[in-house]
Amino acid sequence: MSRNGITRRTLLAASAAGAVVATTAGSAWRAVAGAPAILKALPPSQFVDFGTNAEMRWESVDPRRYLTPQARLFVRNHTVTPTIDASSYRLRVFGDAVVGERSLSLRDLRRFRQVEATTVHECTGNGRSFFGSQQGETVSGTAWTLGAVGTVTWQGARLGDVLRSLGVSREAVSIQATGLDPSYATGGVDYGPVRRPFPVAKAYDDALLAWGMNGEPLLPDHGYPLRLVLPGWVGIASIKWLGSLEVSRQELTSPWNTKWYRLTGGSYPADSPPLTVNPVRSAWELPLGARLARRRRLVLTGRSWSGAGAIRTVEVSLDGGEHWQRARLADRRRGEGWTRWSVDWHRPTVGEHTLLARATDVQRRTQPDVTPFNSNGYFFDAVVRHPVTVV
Ligand SMILES: Nc1nc2c(c(=O)[nH]1)N[C@H]1C(S)=C(S)[C@@H](COP(=O)(O)O)O[C@H]1N2
Ligand SMILES: [Mo]
Repeated sequence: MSRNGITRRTLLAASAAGAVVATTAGSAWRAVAGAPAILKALPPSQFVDFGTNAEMRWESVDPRRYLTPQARLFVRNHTVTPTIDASSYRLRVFGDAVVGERSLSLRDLRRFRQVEATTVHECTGNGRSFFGSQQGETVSGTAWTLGAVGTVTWQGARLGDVLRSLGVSREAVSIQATGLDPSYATGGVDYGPVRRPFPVAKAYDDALLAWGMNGEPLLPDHGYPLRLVLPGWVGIASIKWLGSLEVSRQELTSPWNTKWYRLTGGSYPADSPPLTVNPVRSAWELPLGARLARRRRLVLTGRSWSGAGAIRTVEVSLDGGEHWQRARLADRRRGEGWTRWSVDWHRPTVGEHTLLARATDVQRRTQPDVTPFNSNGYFFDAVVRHPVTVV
């Protein structure tokens, strides 16, 4: 039995999709052949199902609704969603920057002041497919369009409050977060459980231990009963089904910050740093290749977001980039969530058109025309050419 009250077994291939069940403390993980890797419903009108991953369809987003409902949020699993018993769940905290080993139940964690934070939650590889379709480049990874993102309000405790109460050493520099999902294996190599270290400064700045999303308990697919949230950072930093935190006086590493989630290949140096803050991106609330019925005036809507804070401006083009105009922004100062926008299209002509949107954030970071190639197709932030046909 592991220190989390559950035994683990390694699933040999991420693609060998099977549900993993841990019913009571001490029971073994069981892989149920043929069971889905994602447990929530994935209606085809709302999701593109990639097996262990699923992306939200932008055309299914309700323009009147700011937050992404949990049922609609994208899912990114390295293996499968585990079922974890909340009553025997423990978060283990250990390492050379804490005295002894601590174990916290959910009740222990809920004694800390509950806080809320609205953040953009996004996969590092969101937009990856456009490296291929827009830049003619071959990259590896899930072929997301732009739906591996959402904006949600998290409920939980500040990680900083928890660390302070445990008397973490001032010499702590690095914290490794490890998930309770099965070990990740690919290409015949078992890399162990999904885990990624982050600087202690981020822990004290705005990191959360979240048990809720939009006022509901986390769904199993999104990390129930507890996940880490590192606001504004790449999705992989927000470890789901959080099993342990190793707090160390030395820099910690894992394959998720050395082998993956760094920019490699192309013109990147061998020592490019682990990815942290997400870039700026924009999406239209339309399917790619949408057919729009002609009207005197079409109102088109979309959203822009950035890992570094609010969006300042959004420029759009309805003619493939010849003319640009400012979009109307519907949300101002919504913390770290995305910004909704709209634009009127007067007397569109019948035929094919290309829509573009380019956002700039409060740090004046904007979207380029081309994103430099990297082998794993991370951080596609170029302006997406969105085809539509007016009929
Ligand atoms: N334990 C664990 N945490 C994880 C992952 C995982 O597979 N296992 N995937 C990461 C990645 S790559 C992303 S983008 C987000 C996705 O979170 P979501 O599925 O709740 O949307 O979780 C991150 N945390
Ligand atoms: Mo991700």
